[in-house]
Amino acid sequence: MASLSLSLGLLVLCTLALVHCDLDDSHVRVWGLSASNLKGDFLSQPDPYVKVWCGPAFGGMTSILKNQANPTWPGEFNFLDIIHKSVLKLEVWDQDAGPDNRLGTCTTTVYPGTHTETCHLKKGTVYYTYSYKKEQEQ
Ligand SMILES: [Ca+2]
Repeated sequence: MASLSLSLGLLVLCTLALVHCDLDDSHVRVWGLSASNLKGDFLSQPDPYVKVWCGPAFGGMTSILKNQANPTWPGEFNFLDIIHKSVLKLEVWDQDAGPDNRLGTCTTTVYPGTHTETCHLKKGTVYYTYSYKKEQEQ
């Protein structure tokens, strides 16, 4: 009886995993965000963070890294149900005592596969990687 319920348990787990994979069939993942030579105001190093969109969907923002001109942000952003030729947008911001200061914006139209992008801001360069797995035609 123990082995039967174990088998049933595994079957349920596998079924759940398959359903999960189907839902994730068309998605964009963004990770490996970093930057070099960012400049904030005159007085101090920038305190940079990034906000990420794919098409109309806001994916969230990175952590704010204090006093870093050459930040590497941990974490990743995931978008499901991607429309063909969606634009991936990254806004780079410097947290300030007053209103935060936008250092620049990176945009790219997503294409299937995995791509490492370089984006030149007015001051500094941003690097990131995205993968776009397109939904299978039925
Ligand atoms: Ca600042």
